[in-house]
Amino acid sequence: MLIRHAGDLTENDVTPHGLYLRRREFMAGTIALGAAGLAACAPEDVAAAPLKAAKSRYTTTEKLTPFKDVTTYNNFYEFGVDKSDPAANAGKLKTRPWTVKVDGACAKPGTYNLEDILKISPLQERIYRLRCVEGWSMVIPWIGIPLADILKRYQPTSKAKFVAFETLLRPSEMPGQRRAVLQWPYREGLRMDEAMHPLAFMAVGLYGQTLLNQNGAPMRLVVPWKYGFKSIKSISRISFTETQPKTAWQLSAPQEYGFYSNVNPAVDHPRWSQASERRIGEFIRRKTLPFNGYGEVAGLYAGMDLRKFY
Ligand SMILES: Nc1nc2c(c(=O)[nH]1)N[C@H]1C(S)=C(S)[C@@H](COP(=O)(O)O)O[C@H]1N2
Ligand SMILES: [Mo]
Repeated sequence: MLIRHAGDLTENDVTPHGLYLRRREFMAGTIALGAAGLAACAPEDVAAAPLKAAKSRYTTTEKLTPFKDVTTYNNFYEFGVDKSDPAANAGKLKTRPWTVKVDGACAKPGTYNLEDILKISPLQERIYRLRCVEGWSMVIPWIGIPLADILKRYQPTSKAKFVAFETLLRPSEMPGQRRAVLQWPYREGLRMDEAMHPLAFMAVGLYGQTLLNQNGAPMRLVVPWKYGFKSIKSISRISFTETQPKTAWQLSAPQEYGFYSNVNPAVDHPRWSQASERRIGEFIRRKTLPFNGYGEVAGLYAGMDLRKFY
């Protein structure tokens, strides 16, 4: 198993030296983007703030994908369909103030401020593999909170069998939403037991700083054993449901994208193989592992035909 069990949490800061270098790189990047992309943005809309987090035991020791690739090679269709579009266009999104509507089968529905959600439990750093359904992968040092800690706070009832997530709908700041590439808002969902699994994570940062908009600021899901599209960005609504929620990619192409979307090298996408992947920054493809190497989740799917429930 590629998960390292490093023992108890420590209060180490996350790579402060690297952070300094990366911030310089980031500043250079914003200058290169030019006035057109940034003139309309207040600095707080684009600047990342440093974050402290304890290292979690749920961490891979693999080589990190460089910050530059993590923040410039993105899928975030609300800002365009090309990999470079999110970094170029997402600076306009205002992520403060930010609220999340919580509704459905729970005892504590309401509209919650981001700041209050962040107080639910201490920030952790987790280095996870991310495998996109397109056949590429990265290793990203996320900072965030276990999803279970957040969901428990709203006291889901016994009727809550699934949890649904929605991305913000704001076409004035998300130019991709002016075109019907997907049915907006972007939606995702998990079965309740998947959502409560200790590996399911709500990220608010990466590489020791708050998320840049292109990575799903201010808060996005990270479900490392599933294809990347399950890891919905810029979440503005969480709903506890009795029935399986519709997801954006399932609505768009149900024969290609299922609800579960567990990484599975044995089940090909109808148009390409899922047996291997290209780690961004490497040239030789590597084998894709079942559940993206997170075999400890297999029990969630005991007795299920993963060809049928793709
Ligand atoms: N709202 C929203 N969330 C999204 C997407 C999107 O287009 N819109 N793309 C998904 C896909 S396909 C991937 S691979 C990951 C990419 O996350 P990253 O850009 O932070 O690496 O985000 C996912 N979350
Ligand atoms: Mo993806």
